[in-house]
This record gives sequence, structure tokens and C-alpha cells, in this order.
Amino acid sequence: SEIRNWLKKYAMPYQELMSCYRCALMEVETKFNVLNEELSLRYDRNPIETVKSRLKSPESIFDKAIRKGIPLTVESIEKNLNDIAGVRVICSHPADIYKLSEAFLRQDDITLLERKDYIANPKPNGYRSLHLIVETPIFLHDQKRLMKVEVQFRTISMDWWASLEHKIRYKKNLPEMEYVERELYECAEISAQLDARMEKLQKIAAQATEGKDRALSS
Ligand code: 0O2
Repeated sequence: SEIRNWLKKYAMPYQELMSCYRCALMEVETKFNVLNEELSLRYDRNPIETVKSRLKSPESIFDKAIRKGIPLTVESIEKNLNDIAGVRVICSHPADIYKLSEAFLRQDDITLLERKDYIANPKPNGYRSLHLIVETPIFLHDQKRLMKVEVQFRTISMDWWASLEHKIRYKKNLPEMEYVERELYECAEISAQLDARMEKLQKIAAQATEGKDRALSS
């Protein structure tokens, strides 16, 4: 009921802010669809498996604001929460993550605010992903607004692990369970090894195709 009262109090400005975040999600999603289209023609394979986006729910926004001790106003939420709008880009291989994130950050309307590379430096529980907080403009009928969007890049196997770990234990206040933690960590390591092996196979296949094409054209 606290959330209901809060939503009632800020109904219109809250709806307006969420609508701006939805526009920002469309802009960012389109950027990745464009990159995927271009790169799949160039390399004859899709570097992106899927692009998903989500708007944080009012409950999660409310809980996070309270957890972080920030004022419960619409302005303060926009200023202090970076992940109200989130885009998840699921890539085929780890190298695709870096190639795509660099191409994205080179775009002149994207400003990088924060970068966390949990692939080079996995979290102690084994979590891997590349997180960017960026600012992107949206163009409304009478103004331009800069909106923050969190972009998470993962391979299929990083995403597989994170989704299951999320269900099993993330944020669940489970009691310390050494066995569960060790197993989850080990599964993350195995999944990183699988990513490396698959990426190696992809490179071998790409080189073999290049060699065949060269032989055919000579
Ligand atoms: P949800 O439900 O996915 O939205 P902050 O974002 O400020 O609270 P921090 O530590 O700066 O905290 O953010 P960080 O490390 O960039 O991680 C934010 C998001 O990454 C999380 O969002 C998750 O989506 C994901 N994430 C981070 N660590 C883990 C992890 O150990 N396991 C899993 N499965 N996901 C993780 P939310 O808002 O916490 O959750």
C-alpha cells in the first residue's frame, strides 16, 4: 500500500518518466539491431543472439530507492538510479561482446557514464557480464532529453548461468551454504571454459572458410 500511495502521489510525472525510458529503450535496441544487420552481412554470421529490454517495475524501483536511502521523488529516482531502463544483449562469443560494445560506444550520441567488466574481473560468485551505463538522447516534439540506460552484454552461456543463479539464490537471503556457492562458482568456471572452446572452434571455421574462398578465387 506504501507503493500504491507513492504511485498515486507522483502518477503523472512518474508515467511521463517511464514513457521517456521506454523511448530510450527503443533507441538503444534499434542501435543493436542495426549493428547486427550490418555485421551479419559482413561476417556471414549473427554476432547477436537476442536483444531484450526491460523497464524496472515500480516495486523494484521503490525497494531499491529505499535500500539506497535516496529521496522518494521522481527527480531523485531519475538522478540516482541507473538501471530503470535495461537492455540485455546476448552475443554468440566473448569477442563479439567487446566488438559490439566498442562499436556502440563509438556512436556520437552515446555517452559512457560507467563501465564494469565482470568478464575480465568476474564477481566472487562467478557472475560474468559486461555492464555499461550510458546516456542516450530521445527527441520529443518540443525537446531533447538525455536518458540513462544500463546495457548488459553476455554470451549465451553467461546468460544461462546468471538466469539460473538468479532463480536459485541471487537476492534470496539464503543462509550461507558453502556447497551451493562452490557449485555455482564451479558451474560459472565450466561455462567460461565452454565459451572459450566454442570461440576457438568459430575462429578455426572462419579461417577454413577464408582459405577455401581464397583458393577458389585464385
Ligand atoms: P535485476 O532484478 O536484474 O534488475 P546497483 O545496480 O547500483 O544495485 P551495482 O552493484 O552497481 O548495484 O550493479 P551491478 O554490479 O552493475 O549489477 C546490476 C545488475 O547486474 C543486477 O541488477 C543484475 O541484473 C545483474 N547482476 C549483478 N550481479 C549479479 C549476480 O551475482 N547474479 C546475477 N544473476 N545477476 C547479477 P539488479 O537490479 O540487482 O537486479
